[in-house]
Amino acid sequence: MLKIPFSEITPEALFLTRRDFLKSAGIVSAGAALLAACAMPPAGDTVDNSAGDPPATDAIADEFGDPLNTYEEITNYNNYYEFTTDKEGVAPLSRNFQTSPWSVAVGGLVANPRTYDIDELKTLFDQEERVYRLRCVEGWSMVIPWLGFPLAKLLALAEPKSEAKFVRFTALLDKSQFPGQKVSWYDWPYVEGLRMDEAMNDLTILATGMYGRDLVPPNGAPFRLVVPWKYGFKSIKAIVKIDLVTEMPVSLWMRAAPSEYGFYSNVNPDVPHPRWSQSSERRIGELQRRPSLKFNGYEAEVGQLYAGMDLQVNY
Ligand SMILES: Nc1nc2c(c(=O)[nH]1)N[C@H]1C(S)=C(S)[C@@H](COP(=O)(O)O)O[C@H]1N2
Ligand SMILES: [Mo]
Repeated sequence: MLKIPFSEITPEALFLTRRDFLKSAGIVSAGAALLAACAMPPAGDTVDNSAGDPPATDAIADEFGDPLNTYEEITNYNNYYEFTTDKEGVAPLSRNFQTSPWSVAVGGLVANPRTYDIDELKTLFDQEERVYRLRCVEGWSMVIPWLGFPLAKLLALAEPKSEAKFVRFTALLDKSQFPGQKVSWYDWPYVEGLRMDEAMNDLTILATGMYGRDLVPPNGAPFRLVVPWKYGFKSIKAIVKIDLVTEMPVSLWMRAAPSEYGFYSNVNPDVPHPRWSQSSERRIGELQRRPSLKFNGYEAEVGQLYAGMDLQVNY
């Protein structure tokens, strides 16, 4: 799966951690490691539990051995344009965001359209921990331990009709809570979409938590999508509506800048964005840039979804 020798992208100490982890877990393939990453036993002093409200996860690293970003980093450096375009301004501005009550309407081309309360959704499906890399198109990345459930499980309850080819996600529209929505540069609400097979892939989750706790507003509370092999903007926050549709959805970013943002937006170091090379990235907390990986390192899991497609054209 990896084209780059592991030793080139992480320090030696982490290389050892990864080998030990693979050995102790008896894991043979990276794909298995990915799904098992959350089952990894705590290894010594990992997270800082000295401050109040401690993170509640035993995970320490992704399947490559790269350490989790800290809870502090993940909750204080955010893209969330409904609040502000200032990444460090999201946390303070979102402090009073109302996440309850919250409901999500699942509809469109389905046999069982229904509106779910967020608390019900959390009890309907097991909350699984998934440690994923999040790669922003701006060229930074983090390793984040999400809690959530596969989107496929919710879609199965809805029973998509055969005409359904795509899933369209819509985020909350509420000028009274989102100062950024008073500005008309963007066509609110935030909308994103996935092809049906992308939506059904086991890596695609709906997240309700992070670091073993409920999501906080900067990360999209109470309910957001996480699609780890695509640029971060596909992972839409604060979802209120999920529709099964026939036509390819037009996202907020496609509307805003069609030449810059395509529907697929798979992480691809070989396809530069007009303003940013995508060949490398900076992991938040590190100084050196590191090479970016095709499909963000998830090629073994999702590469076949794009077999025969020209990824330079379908960006
Ligand atoms: N509703 C909504 N979802 C959004 C965004 C946004 O502005 N609004 N920004 C996206 C971008 S560009 C990124 S990189 C990720 C960041 O997720 P994080 O802040 O949890 O790391 O959220 C994505 N989801
Ligand atoms: Mo992003």
